[in-house]
Amino acid sequence: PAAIRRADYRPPTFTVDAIRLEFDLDPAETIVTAELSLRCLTETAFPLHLDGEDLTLLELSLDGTALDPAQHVDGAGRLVLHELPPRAVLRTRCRIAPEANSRLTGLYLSNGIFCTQCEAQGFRRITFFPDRPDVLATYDVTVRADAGSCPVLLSNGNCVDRQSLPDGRHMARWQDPFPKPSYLFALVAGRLDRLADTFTTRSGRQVDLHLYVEPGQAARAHCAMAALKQSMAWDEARFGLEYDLDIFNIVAVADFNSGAMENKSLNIFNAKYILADEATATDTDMELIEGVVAHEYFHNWTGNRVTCRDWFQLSLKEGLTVFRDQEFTADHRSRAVKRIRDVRTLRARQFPEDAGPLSHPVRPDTYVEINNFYTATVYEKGAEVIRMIHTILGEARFQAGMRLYLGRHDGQAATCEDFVAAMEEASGCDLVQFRRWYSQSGTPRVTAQWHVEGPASGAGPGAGGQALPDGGCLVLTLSQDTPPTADQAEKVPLDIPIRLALLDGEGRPIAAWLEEAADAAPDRSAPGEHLLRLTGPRQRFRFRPAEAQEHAPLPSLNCGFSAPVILHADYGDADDAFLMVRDPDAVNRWEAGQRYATRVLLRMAAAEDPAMAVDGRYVDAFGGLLRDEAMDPSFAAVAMVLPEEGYLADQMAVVDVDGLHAAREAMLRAIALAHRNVLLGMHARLQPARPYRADADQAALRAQRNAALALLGLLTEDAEVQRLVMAHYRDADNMTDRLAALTVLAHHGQEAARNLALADFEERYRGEALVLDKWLAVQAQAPRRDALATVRRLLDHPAFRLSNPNRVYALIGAFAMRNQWRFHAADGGGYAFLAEQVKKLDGLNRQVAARMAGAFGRWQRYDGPRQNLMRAALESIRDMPGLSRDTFEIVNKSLE
Ligand code: B3K
Ligand code: ZN
Repeated sequence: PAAIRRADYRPPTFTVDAIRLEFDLDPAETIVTAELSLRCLTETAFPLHLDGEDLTLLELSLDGTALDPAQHVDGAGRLVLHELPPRAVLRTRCRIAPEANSRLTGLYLSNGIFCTQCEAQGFRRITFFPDRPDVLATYDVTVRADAGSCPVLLSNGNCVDRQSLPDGRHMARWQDPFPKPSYLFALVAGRLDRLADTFTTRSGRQVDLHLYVEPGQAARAHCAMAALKQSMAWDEARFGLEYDLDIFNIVAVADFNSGAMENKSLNIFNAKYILADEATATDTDMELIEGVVAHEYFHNWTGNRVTCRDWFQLSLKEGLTVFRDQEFTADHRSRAVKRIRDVRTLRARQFPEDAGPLSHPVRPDTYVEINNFYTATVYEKGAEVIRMIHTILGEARFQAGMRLYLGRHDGQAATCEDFVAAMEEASGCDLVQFRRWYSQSGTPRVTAQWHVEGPASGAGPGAGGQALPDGGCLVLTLSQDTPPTADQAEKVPLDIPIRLALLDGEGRPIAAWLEEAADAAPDRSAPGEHLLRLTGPRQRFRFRPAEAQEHAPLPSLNCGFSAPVILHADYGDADDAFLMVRDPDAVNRWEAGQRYATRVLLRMAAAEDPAMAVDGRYVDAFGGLLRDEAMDPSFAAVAMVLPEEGYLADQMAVVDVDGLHAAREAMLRAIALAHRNVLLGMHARLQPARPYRADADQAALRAQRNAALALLGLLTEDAEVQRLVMAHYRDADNMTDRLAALTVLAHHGQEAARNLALADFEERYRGEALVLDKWLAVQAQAPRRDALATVRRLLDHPAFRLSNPNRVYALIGAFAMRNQWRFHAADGGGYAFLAEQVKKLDGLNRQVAARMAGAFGRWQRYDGPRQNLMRAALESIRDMPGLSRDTFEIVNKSLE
């Protein structure tokens, strides 16, 4: 399959001003009639092509003249028009088969509900159309269906007509006044229950909010509804953005490839991101639901009102909208903990992408299958790029930039360049070099060194603890380099905003002047904080403290993770032990603990017997964290988690699968043994008041208490502890606590207790597909030698279904991506398993297959025997006859 290049972009030669669609819905044979008002934009070169895929063209006419369908469809399935007047009306009648559509893109059936997913290129599976985001049309949609099986009929915009028809059918007509690209089209028809509410915008528009779910599920939609209202209010307050129609619909369906879709006024969601109550969803699920509901709602401005010119600009809407949803969560919950979670995700998913065979810039230059580019780089690194602009400009100037961008491009299809230009113009800040973040792939490495210089300008040794006399200064040297990536050999220096503070011996920020200011600090710096812009390969910064210092100041670098870089700094174990309790920047306090743990665990992994090499000083430092009762519980909960095995693996030249696993387990056990009583005390003390409330305060207490439980759970032979874990499971009055205990038991419990808990959970939630996904995932991630055998057995469990993406991610995805130790077992069983599943999935749902195949991406970082096994697995997929373009692109790039 041929690659598509950004450099080859050409504006459309004709557009569609308006489209009228009529659907006669039927699972096996749906008839789609389309009337396109076409308009030529330039001297058009004929023939013209309209995209189409898996469509049977029944009738075709141009300005009322019938044409022969057989003469107008080419070998690739596109509609070919040999000539066209400057304006013309094209009418087509096509047949499609929703029930046979297992790819879940285009029009398909989910549990008997008709629904659509058109981004990126699903609309061409519904009707012939120039299926590209820079063709914006108004939509007028008539839906006809059986009234009994499809009482609810929805599409974008406003409902302007509804009538009964003969033969037990009925119709509804929807008109969307806002011109939109085809990827934002949506249709839903089926039997659905509705939760209704309203929101009054700040200018007084009353908006009907309707949330549709499968019958009987409406009681589980309240959390999502509350999140929607909160999002609408927040976007007005923080971004000055109001909703623009009188109705906003959300539909939750069971079968959905991604999280959700921002179709204009008719968002369609994976049910997993809507349905939640305390009995079936964890606190984390609820936070995620809030974030996804917010994200899709925010797209109404950043994505829908201003859309993307072409798919290379995907991050224009995704990076920006992720940034907006991150800020939404940060404004409503703990900002530091939200940031820490996002940093963790970035490191777990995006850094490896940058360092692997699928590396690409935030604005890619080429793709084979666009659906493979809904990546952590486009989304999460894209959001980091927006965040850096925000850091450089400050909130006020950033918002001025947003107003200029949205005002200037409202109703248009724009580019990343348009966005940066608006930010630059509105703020007066120079972002010329900064733009390289969009075009350069790879994670920059920033190296930091510092030393004290006396007043006589003689360079002192850099050792900590040394005094800094009056008139002396601290000299900080920062250098950057970005290693070559699979897609780009040459790298250039980036414009990297580094926030930092200098800390005294108590951890307090020191007032200091930056002598050779690289740039003025922005208005929102905290006192004692500096914002540096590292633009060259190597720069020196001299800080002169306002007063003499007894100790050489210790820099706290990249505060709040201001730039998405890998930081190499001169910190030793003692510095990190200090910073992990004293750094006033919570993100860096967490960072110091992680850095310290990483160093210690890598040393242990390299030892003959990791269990004998536990670093007692780290165990003590961890105890300091545990005994700090003043600590914010939501922060304590994240600080109590050691770096994941996957992250540790990324720090090694050749991954030592077994050594890392042994080291991490040994450290967890050592911590639990040494601090058993503190952990038991924490578990007893942090019980939230009953009744259960889902709010952030209670959630934080549960999170910390469950982090204590997870550590205690390592003490498998401690009868008192094991009784406590069992009681925690049994007495739980919510899913957060129950799942926490189940995880402990399933991962570390003794056989009898483990089996009891797993059986109880299975029985208790029989028929609750989303809850049983947790049960599948817990077993798939178990650090147990029999994990693969269990996963294979669960493929035949009634709760599993290969055709449902959530089930696949829960069982196969969790095993391949979140159980490093077992997936990378030396015998290659995990690899053979994944290859088998990818091959089965590819014929069913190629987007999901391609995503699963990504788990092989970093095969070259493992030892020789494992490399051979993974390469063989990849080759067996690549050589499968009829392999989809989606999976081929991933596998082929991995092998290159
Ligand atoms: N825009 C959709 C993602 C569509 C995925 C297409 N393969 C959801 C989102 O980012 O909001
Ligand atoms: Zn999005």
